[in-house]
Amino acid sequence: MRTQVAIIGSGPSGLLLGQLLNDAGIDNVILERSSQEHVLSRIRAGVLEEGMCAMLDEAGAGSRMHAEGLPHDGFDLTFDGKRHRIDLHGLTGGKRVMVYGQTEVTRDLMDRREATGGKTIYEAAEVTPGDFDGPKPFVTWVENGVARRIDCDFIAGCDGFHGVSRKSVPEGAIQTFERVYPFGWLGIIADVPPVSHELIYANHTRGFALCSMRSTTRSRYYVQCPLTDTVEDWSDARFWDEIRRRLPAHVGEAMAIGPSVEKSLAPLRSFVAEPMRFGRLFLVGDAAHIVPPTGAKGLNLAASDVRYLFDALREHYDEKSAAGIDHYSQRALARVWKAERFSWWMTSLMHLFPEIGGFGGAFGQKMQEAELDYLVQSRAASTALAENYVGLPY
Ligand code: RFL
Ligand code: PHB
Repeated sequence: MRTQVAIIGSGPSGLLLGQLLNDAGIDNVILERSSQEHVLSRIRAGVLEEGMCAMLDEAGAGSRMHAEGLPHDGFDLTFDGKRHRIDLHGLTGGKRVMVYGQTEVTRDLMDRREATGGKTIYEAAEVTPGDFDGPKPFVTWVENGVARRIDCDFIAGCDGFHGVSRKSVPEGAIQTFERVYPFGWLGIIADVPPVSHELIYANHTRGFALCSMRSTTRSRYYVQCPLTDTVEDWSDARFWDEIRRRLPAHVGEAMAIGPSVEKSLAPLRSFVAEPMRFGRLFLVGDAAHIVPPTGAKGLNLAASDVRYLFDALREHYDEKSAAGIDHYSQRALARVWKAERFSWWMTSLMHLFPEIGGFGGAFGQKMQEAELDYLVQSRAASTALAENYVGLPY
């Protein structure tokens, strides 16, 4: 088999890249380890920047998002019993974010790929990129017990943090930067109306909480919890009791509760691999970098990587120029590091840190409250927050 671009992974990065390439007439095949149902069952991100929405439109996959997604012009910060709105729209000169689940983004991209005849091989086992440091790369895998191979011009490693692409790079050629946080997020989905029509990020002496949503009838809520906790430790009753205690009293009292339809625990990590290109292999999205979810940046960074890589590949095929390809890693990393900084900062500001010193302990709590107070009083500080939250330009 032969294609122009072999894509490993059918998460949002792989699907978005694949669709843009398809529409530009650049042949590609996606190799995905899991089944289509499994990919669609993963519940993750919920906040899209305008840049990502524009790319979904460009890929012909934005119509349901516009019909069913919820545009948000601001969000609330709560701390020390107080509640303050960050006016994203007013502070950024008219920008907003779109609340639309990653599961729906994935479904829309899969539907579009199917409608336009894109090829995806699901349940591809032992996917392995080969010879990407030379002119003739290839990918091998096992399909229904049969060894397969595809030759290609380029390989896009869109296979997430635990994928094979980054691990295939010789150790000496890659540098990684990492911070693992000493807590996780316990998240639930419940079919109850959201407590507020915008998101609430809560700093509290008992720990962080986030009130998000998937629709006007479906809430997505999170609480910070110790890494040693398991989902079984968190009955619905315990979750509702805890999240309400972490919100200002009037907000907690207004919260509708009901049985959870999903519950999961995610650890928090900052991670970057440099560079993001090795010969004819490119790392894209979570394969190259992870942010803690506090700034809602992970999925959006996957989209900006795809922007740079798609433009580079088009330049290669249309104009026979290697300039974009040569600059991919540098361009993508410049934006990645700014989102890493923002996500780390917002995580540090909003969470209870168990260690003493830095942002930990009673002193740390006071520092957080002072910074939050400054943030909501100062237009300059609120603007910096808003500008990063809606997404820096590509
Ligand atoms: P994905 O989504 O992990 O997809 C990778 C795909 O590759 C497949 N794969 C392989 N295929 C073949 N061979 C192998 N060896 C393979 N290994 C893996 C996998 O099965 C999978 O299908 O990576 P991608 O496409 O780069 O997308 C990244 C996003 O999924 C991620 O950044 C976001 O979900 C992060 N995130 C958020 N991002 C936002 O922008 N806004 C948010 O509000 C937000 N909230 C979140 C989040 C992530 C969370 N969790 C659970 C980590 C909230 C949570 C709780
Ligand atoms: C979500 O809705 O899942 C969500 C929203 C905002 C975040 C993280 C996750 O910062």
